[in-house]
Amino acid sequence: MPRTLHSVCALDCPDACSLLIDVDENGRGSRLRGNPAHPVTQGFLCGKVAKYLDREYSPGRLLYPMRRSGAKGEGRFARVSWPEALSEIAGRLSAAASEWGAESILPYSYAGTMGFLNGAGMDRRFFHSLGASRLDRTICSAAGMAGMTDALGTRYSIEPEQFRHAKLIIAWGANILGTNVHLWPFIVEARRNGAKFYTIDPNQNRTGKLADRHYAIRPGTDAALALAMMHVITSEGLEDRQYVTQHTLGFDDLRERVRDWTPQRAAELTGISAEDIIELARGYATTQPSAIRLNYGVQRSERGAMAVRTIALLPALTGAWLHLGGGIQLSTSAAFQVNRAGLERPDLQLKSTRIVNMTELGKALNSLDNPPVKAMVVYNSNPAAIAPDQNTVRKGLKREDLFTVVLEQFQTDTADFADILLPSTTFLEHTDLYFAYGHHYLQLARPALPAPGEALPNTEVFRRLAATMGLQDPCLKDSDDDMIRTLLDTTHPFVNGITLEELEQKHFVRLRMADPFLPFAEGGFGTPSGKCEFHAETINFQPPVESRSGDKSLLSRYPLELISPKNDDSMNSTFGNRPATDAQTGYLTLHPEDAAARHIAEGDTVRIVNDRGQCILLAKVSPTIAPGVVCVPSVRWPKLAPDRSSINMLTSQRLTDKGGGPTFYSCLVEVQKIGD
Ligand SMILES: Nc1nc2c(c(=O)[nH]1)N[C@H]1C(S)=C(S)[C@@H](COP(=O)(O)OP(=O)(O)OC[C@H]3O[C@@H](n4cnc5c(=O)[nH]c(N)nc54)[C@H](O)[C@@H]3O)O[C@H]1N2
Ligand SMILES: Nc1nc2c(c(=O)[nH]1)N[C@H]1C(S)=C(S)[C@@H](COP(=O)(O)OP(=O)(O)OC[C@H]3O[C@@H](n4cnc5c(=O)[nH]c(N)nc54)[C@H](O)[C@@H]3O)O[C@H]1N2
Ligand code: SF4
Ligand SMILES: [Mo]
Repeated sequence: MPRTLHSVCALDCPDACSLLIDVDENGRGSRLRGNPAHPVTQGFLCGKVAKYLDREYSPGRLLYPMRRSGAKGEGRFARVSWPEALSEIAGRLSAAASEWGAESILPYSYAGTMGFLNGAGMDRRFFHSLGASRLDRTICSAAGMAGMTDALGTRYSIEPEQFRHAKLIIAWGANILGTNVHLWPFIVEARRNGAKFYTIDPNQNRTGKLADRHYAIRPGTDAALALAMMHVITSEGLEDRQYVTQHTLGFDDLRERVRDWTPQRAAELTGISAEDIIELARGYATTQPSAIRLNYGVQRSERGAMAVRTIALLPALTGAWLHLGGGIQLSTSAAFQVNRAGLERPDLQLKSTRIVNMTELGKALNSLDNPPVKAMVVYNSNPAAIAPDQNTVRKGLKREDLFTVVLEQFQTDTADFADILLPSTTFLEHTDLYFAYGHHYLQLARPALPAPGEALPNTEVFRRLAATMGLQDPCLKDSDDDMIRTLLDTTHPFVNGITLEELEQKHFVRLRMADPFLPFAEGGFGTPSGKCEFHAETINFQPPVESRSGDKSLLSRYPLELISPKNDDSMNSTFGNRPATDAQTGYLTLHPEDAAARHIAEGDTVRIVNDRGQCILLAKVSPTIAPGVVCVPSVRWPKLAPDRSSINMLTSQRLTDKGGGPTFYSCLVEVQKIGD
């Protein structure tokens, strides 16, 4: 009988859509659509997931466990059975542990799925029991999280539904139409009621083109802009006196601190004129409710944490938090106060093991010692495309003495480096519980489709591996439902009382928080004083080393600033094997002035280069990118490119000021026309 089932989009996207899937009489999915009942999904999907069934039923799906039969990285494999694969992995991990110590084993995963169980469930229990190295999962948002916490003492954000009440909305390093499209209807509604919508971004992308004002900022200079806005606000007395007095600490010091941050000074750094900065600051301070949608673009630069922190102080100055629809949103994830410790069981470690920063995978594989990394298990991630400084990463992955296991749905570049390659289910095929980083609904998904071939969920693979290795703790046998009940077992008021049964029945459940949720209307910051603490003495701006105001000698060789933001039709590398998506990520956009100086015309083949590597792309020439900046959408599958490269051949392993995050968008390069 044809049926319509519920699911949840598991991709690494703030929207965490509630899905409906039509399944025909043979159990085959025939159509995916957004759930109209979900207040944020509102019945529509982004373009890339509306056609997800092509990925689900792709002939490229991995179906069986396989063992490497060719050279490392060559991608040749022969089929083996699950018991053979598991016993080989168990044997190799045990051997590494006894010869080098268990810390020679490194898990490597990120957010291929945002499900709690398949993202951070049985895998964590398994590696903690082994005593493996722990992974610091910094690759996306670590600097921003640190910056928000410095500003607010916590990371609560305003919710998407309330943007409809705003009168001024600023998308600050946020490509809403591309990466967060379910916020857009609320912005449309606000604008219909008279709201203004501004974008602050080096790239005037689709979102910027629809803005009332676009501010073309230079990469990595956002803190300078925020400081100059504070200068205008405080010198003109535009702050909300009452909010500042009641709910903040250190205002007088802050006013002093920003006194020399004149709009002129910031204009020289940011490329935005002093007049524009003054107008923006006045407009922001005097229009309420004002909402800032800060996304992660700002914090992928060298001083990303400070930039986020400085921006996140603005709503406290103007009292925007007081108003329904006012404040700032970076991520709503902090509201999902489930019992993560119960899920992940860090207590299973006999001793606290070393922590390896995933952004520095290249370093970890090539130069980590005591012990070196001898075995790596990769799941939910494609480091041979997405990690910075690819040439170093690949050198590490090629090591003959490194035993690599990859759990994947497709034969990615990373999969090509595997010694054992295991087939994984998609989110349509397994159970999971989902949080969101762009709304406040907890969601449950049950399998809607059968797994193809012998594909298994991550939870089951690690359950079986634990059994094969003879690990004893009873929690290693927990079922998926056991783990969900554990996650819900908490006294935190946002989650307490939500049950598996309720989720089963309703599919999505709002966290038990006030509706609407105004996080700081009455103060309640997560600081020792409960106030927003400015700590002006520690606020500063320094340009990234790799920027036009940075290292002069580097700049003389590599005068252009590279950003590699998300492609509208991609999900990092996840859809890189779709031909249409692959084609979109093969372009580099540069400003007409920079193109002319290099005799580059639209459609030319160009080489983008720095000391770390190079990549061949096709040129687009457009004034939508700020002068001196080049933009390449991230990120393609290197193995499908003619020169087998991606833009991450050029990005560096340098870390952000705080949080240990990556600096993908602080990257100096030169671009040359090929043939010159
Ligand atoms: N379509 C699509 N959606 C996605 C993804 C995807 O790959 N494709 N990826 C998902 C993931 S993993 C994440 S983390 C989110 C990220 O979502 P976003 O943070 O929205 O995405 P980014 O493209 O990283 O950055 C947003 C914007 O910041 C701009 N930017 C770059 N440097 C600077 C700067 O120094 N200052 C300012 N003001 N702006 C800057 C970029 O040009 C870009 O337009 O999106 C998720 N959603
Ligand atoms: N140059 C540049 N590089 C970047 C970025 C950038 O903006 N510019 N963005 C960075 C950011 S923000 C992020 S978050 C990272 C993302 O990097 P990754 O986390 O590696 O994300 P994806 O490239 O989407 O790869 C996820 C992989 O997980 C697999 N997968 C999905 N579900 C499952 C599952 O249930 N089980 C298993 N075993 N596998 C599964 C998918 O098939 C896919 O190959 O990339 C970073 N890299
Ligand atoms: S990728 Fe984002 S917008 Fe697209 S369906 Fe998934 S959650 Fe929704
Ligand atoms: Mo991300």
